[in-house]
Amino acid sequence: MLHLYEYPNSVCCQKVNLALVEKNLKWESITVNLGKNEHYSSDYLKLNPKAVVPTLTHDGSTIIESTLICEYLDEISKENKLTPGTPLARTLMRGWSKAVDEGLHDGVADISFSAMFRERMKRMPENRRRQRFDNIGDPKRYDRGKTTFEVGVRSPFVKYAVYAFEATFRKIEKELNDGRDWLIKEQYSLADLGLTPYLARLEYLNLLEVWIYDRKNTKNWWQRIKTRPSYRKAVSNPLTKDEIEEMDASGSKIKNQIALIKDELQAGKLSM
Ligand SMILES: N[C@@H](CCC(=O)N[C@@H](CS)C(=O)NCC(=O)O)C(=O)O
Repeated sequence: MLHLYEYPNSVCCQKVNLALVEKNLKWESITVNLGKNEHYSSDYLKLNPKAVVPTLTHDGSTIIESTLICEYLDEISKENKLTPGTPLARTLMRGWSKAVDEGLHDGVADISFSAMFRERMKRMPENRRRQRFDNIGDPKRYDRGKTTFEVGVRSPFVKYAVYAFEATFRKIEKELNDGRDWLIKEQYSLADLGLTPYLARLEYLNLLEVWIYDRKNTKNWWQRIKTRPSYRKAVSNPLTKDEIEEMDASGSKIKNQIALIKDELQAGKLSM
C-alpha cells in the first residue's frame, strides 16, 4: 500500500499527486500540518529527517524527495509510462528535474513566501514564529526564510528565483520551437509533469504572465498541460476558494516588482 504524507497546496506534493493520478495508482493521504509544525515532530522526523513534505511509504519502505518519488512511482507500475524509452531522452528528462530541484523549487518557495506566507507568519503568535525559525537546522534554509521574512520581495533570494525562472522559461520556449507537444519530444514525461506545479503556483499568484506573455510556444504547451485530467485532479480541484483568493491577492501585490527584477536581470545581459 502507498501512503503519502503531504500538505495541501504544496508544490512538491502536487507533483507527486500528478504522478499518482497519471499512473492510475491508489494511495492513502496523511496530512502533515506545516502550519502547526507537525513536520518537526519526532515521529515525522524519523520518516523524513529533512522535515519537509512529501514522504512516500510503500510496504514499509520510505522514500523522500519528490523527484525520486515520481521516478519510483513510474518504475513500480508499467501503466502510462512517464519516462521515455531511450537513454538520451531519459537523461534530457532528468535535466529538467535538475532545474526544478536546483533552482525552481527554492525559487517558487521564496516568491510565495515573500508574497503570501510572510504575511501569514506576521499574523502568527511570536512564540510559534520563533519556534518555526529555531527548528530549521539547515543554515541556508534558515537564511532564506529569515531574510525573506524581514525584507519580502527585496530579498536577494527572490532575485535568484526570478533569474532561475527566466533561465528555465527561455529554455522551454527554445525547446518547443520545433513544434513538439512535450519537452521530451516523444511523449509527455516527468519533465512536463515536474514543472507543472511550479507554473501553476506562478499562475495562481498572478505572476506567470510576467514570463510567458510573449512566449507563444510556452503558452500553448501550458494550455496542453492544463487540459490533462491529472491537472484538474491533482492541482486545481483540491484548492479551496480561500487558497485561490489568497494566492491571487498576495501575488498581485508584488507583480510589478517581480517584473522589474526580471527586466533588470535581462538588461544586465546575464548569461543563462
Ligand atoms: N526537495 C524536496 C523539497 C521539499 C520541500 O521543500 N517541501 C516543502 C513544501 S513544498 C516543505 O515541506 N516545507 C516546509 C518548511 O519549509 O517548513 C522535495 O522535492 O521533496
